[in-house]
Amino acid sequence: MKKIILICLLFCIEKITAQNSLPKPTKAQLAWHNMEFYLFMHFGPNTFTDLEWGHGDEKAEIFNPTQLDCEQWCRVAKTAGAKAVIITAKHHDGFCLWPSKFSKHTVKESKWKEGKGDVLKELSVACKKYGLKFGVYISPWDRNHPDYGTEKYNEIFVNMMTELFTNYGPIWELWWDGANGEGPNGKKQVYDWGRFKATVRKLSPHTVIFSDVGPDIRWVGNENGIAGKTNWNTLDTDGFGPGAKAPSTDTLNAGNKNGKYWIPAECDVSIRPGWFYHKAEDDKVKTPEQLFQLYLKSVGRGANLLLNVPPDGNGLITKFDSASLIEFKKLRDKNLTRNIFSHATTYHLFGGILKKAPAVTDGNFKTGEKITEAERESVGIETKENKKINCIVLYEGITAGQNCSAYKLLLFNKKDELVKEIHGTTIGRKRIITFSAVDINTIELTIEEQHKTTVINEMEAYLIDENLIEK
Ligand code: FUL
Repeated sequence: MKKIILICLLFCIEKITAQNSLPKPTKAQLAWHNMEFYLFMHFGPNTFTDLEWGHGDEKAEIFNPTQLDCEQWCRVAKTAGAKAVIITAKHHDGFCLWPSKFSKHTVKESKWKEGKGDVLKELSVACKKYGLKFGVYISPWDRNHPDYGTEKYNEIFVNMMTELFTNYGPIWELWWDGANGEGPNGKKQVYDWGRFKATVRKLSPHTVIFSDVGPDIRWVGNENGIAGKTNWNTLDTDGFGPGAKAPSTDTLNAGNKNGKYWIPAECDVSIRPGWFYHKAEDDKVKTPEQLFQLYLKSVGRGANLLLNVPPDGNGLITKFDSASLIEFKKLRDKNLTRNIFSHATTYHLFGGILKKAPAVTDGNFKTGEKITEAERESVGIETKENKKINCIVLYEGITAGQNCSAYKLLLFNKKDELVKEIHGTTIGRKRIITFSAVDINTIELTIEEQHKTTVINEMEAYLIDENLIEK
């Protein structure tokens, strides 16, 4: 008897420990999840040389965006419904878009504004004015800096980041490119990631740091803007690092089911084939419908979408890009803002007991319905009449961790006939599910497998244009 009690006790302790050790987002990461969609801007000497990877030997004077207007960039971002802008402060060519004291390849050496210009200053000020968060991409790989490939360069890189945080903050997201090629002396740098991280944490503890493996945000494993259908916000990074030391791209794409750390995925993709502006790509800008598809496959799978929109050599976003972005916003507004089930009645069914579940339709993301027992509990929303829908949006409460690993949706009509059954894996912060339109009045969600209690914040249903259904 005693033995049985002891075994039960050990089992309980193990369960509680497992539950308590579930990774959770930090406050900064939680706020990051709510950003959903923002713009990336690749801008620098490549914009003028028509290259994607500058060699670092280009003359600084070629950088001369005579009509540069960061407020125009911000207006475009705002109109597109983006919430932030991340700029390439320094790409692999080493050119600094700010007058760094630690490089001789900067705006200061350029013709632009007779060397008195500062793109980061203009953009950070414009972002504040337009209520956009400001983020910075900085490539450790530097094909220009004479010290690259020596221990001294790690110090240089730390000094450069210190300039960024001191003069242009607050910086909301910092983007570390993991690329590690040769510098001008033919040597590769051994990056001191530990020191880089400690520097940022000290200067700006609330900044979220992106790299292939975090520490806060991970790369999604491709540059097509597509998160895994299964998308865990957790990742195992012990023994891994950015660049060549990263886990496989498949792992980055889906995360790790029982991953040790909360490191959600960000989907970076360009609106054009290249990251930098090339005139020859003016007719290759992604269409609003293509952008909508990307939105479904990134934000709709619980990741964030970082869409690159490169300014041209004048220093402006072209009409081709802005036109597509504006229409993309209209598509989201038209299709994903009228929740057909917003006034539905709710229910929570457990062991024959029926309760209401108002939290899933109250539009408040701080309230949620708890599902403690997988398979045995369902949460449903029900309208009086049948409605035509082809899209369901679920929001999982992730404050205490990500729990659902398999869910089932049953769609019934007024006659109580089962019209459609949908199965999926993770839900995550947001899950957009599309299918051919059906006439139904009840959407019932069952969690089939979970770590522990899944919280469902909201359940919504839409009728989107048939041609927008996820392909
Ligand atoms: C990559 C870079 O090599 C590309 O040029 C681009 O900046 C992309 C976002 O990251 O690693």
